[in-house]
Amino acid sequence: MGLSISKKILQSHLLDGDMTTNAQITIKVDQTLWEDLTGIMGAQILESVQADKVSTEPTVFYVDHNTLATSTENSDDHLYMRTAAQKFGIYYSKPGNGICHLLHCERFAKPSQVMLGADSHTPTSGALGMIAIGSGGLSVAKSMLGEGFRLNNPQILNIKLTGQLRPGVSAKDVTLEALRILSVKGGIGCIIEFTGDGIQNLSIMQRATIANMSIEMGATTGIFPSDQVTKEYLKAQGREQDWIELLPDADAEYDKVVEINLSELEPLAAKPHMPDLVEKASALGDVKVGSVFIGSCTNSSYSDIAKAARILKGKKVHKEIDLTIGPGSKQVLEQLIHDGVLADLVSSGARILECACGPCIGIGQAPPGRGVAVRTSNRNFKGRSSTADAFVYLVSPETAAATAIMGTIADPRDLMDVTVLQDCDEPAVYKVDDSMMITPDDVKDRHQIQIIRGENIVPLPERGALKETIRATAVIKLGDNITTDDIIPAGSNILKYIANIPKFAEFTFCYTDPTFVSRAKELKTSVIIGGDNYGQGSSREHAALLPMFLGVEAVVAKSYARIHKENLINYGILPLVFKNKDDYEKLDVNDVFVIEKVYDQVDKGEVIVTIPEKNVSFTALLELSDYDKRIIKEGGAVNYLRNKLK
Ligand code: MIC
Ligand code: SF4
Repeated sequence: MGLSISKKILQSHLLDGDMTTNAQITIKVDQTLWEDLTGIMGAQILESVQADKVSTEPTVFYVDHNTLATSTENSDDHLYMRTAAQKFGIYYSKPGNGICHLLHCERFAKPSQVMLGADSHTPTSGALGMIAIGSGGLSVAKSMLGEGFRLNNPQILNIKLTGQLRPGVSAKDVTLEALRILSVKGGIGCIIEFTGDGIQNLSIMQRATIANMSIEMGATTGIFPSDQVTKEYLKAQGREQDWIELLPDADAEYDKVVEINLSELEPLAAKPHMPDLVEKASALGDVKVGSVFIGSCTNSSYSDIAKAARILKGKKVHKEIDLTIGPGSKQVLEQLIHDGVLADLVSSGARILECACGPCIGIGQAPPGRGVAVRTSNRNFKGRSSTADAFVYLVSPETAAATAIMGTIADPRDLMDVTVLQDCDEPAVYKVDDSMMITPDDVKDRHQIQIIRGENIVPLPERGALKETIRATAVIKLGDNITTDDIIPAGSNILKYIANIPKFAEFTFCYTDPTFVSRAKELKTSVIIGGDNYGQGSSREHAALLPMFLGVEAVVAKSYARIHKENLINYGILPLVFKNKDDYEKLDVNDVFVIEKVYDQVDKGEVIVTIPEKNVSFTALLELSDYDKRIIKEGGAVNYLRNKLK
């Protein structure tokens, strides 16, 4: 039986486990990536376990999320990250250099390697034929310190792309079509491997758009082969030596196959408030839009913005629309300036933002109350734009540009002769300039570096080992598909406290249930009741850390998103799963849960939960490997790492 490229890479990185079973495997991690929302924690962990240096090469800290500094919090964070990076031998990408995932494709992604990133869109680098997995910070910290990454042996889901995209139809429409077919749960437990004749006409940046949103399908990651297109891209970035060919065997077997004919696709849009609520853009035409944003790690490449600019050229942005554009990196921005594209954008009435995440994560451009926004980003969860009741649609750059002109969601093909867009390709040679990156080689004697800790950097909260008896009250009962954005929302006013846990914790579930924090504090020990796919979306480990800080000892849910489950384990919170999903109905807020002989039950993997006051009991599963059980018993991964390094 032939091998897929996913299996080839996993095999060559296998440290432990058997690839033929469904059990957990451990793989070697070559590279690690952090951004500022997670990297502060990464640095705090390195300090807290008294590490000397990192073991992955490269390890990169990118400052791309909290780049605004309207008060001192974010600048304190940047200084802390920079000095920690210099001390521990980490690359540091300055604010303004660009969005981590785009920069990683430009400078570091390598075919056939494995990367673990503390950001859920790490799969973007899968465009270059590497296994790039997003994970919680503590898992990334373990790998950064030389441990392999443990994951359940993934299934390989093959998306076979045939045909060729027609002008005006974009890579974003491919990924939206995949979401329409698979839903936000369809990729759970899978690596999505893209193959088929259709990929030969997709540039690396188009592949990056598609791989980027594999996380929205719930997948572990997405990956493309490394072929001649990859070689040309690496050559254009001055990194030809990083190329090796990596193709699936002709008789490669896959666990599932989905086929998408690119020639049949049309411009699509995901409707509020889930990325899988996909419809044809032309069918939504009467939606009046207030703002448009073109950018984010999904759609901020040179060709993305050049195509939008081509549509806007010689026209004006609708008078009632606010159009903002965030180029993905300094390299992209410089090329747009060089080619005169920026002038076309500015002349049309577009506002240019810095090269950062920006509106994608609610940092700037919050829509007005009940406002309608059209964005090229990847998530349209309620409240993510920083406006609790805004309506966000996700589209391609071409559709976004057409919408900015028309004022309502528009199909670009109705506006102009879109064949001209074919000329807006990626540059043949990129302008490489690492002057906004501090490399380990730039530091003369890293041991002399003093880490600078401003007021906003508060030490991580500690917790003890697992208790022998848990007695905790249900503090909230939630439905299906709860996102980490629901648990701890985004937005600049909230995220600036990312390094200050007591302050940040005040915002836990603030839109879903504003009484959550005060009740959790009063109860002291509590439990969360969840539905299916609990904790989907961002890797935001604070969605586990803050509940831990507020006394949550267990979550009992119908099922979990992979990264969040990992985060719960890493913070010592029991991720219980209903053995019988109907038991969910029996549970209410304020029920007092009792779990006895916790250590024995953790070992068994099955836990009896009783609610004495109601005379109810139910069985919950604890689907953990022996390694995870050890972490849970020690009270989480920080304790585990500290004990190990001792
Ligand atoms: C996001 O897109 O939600 C983020 C902000 O990049 C997160 C990271 C975080 O929440 O810390 C992600 O995708 O993992
Ligand atoms: Fe940044 Fe948005 Fe990408 Fe997250 S999804 S890394 S916030 S651009």
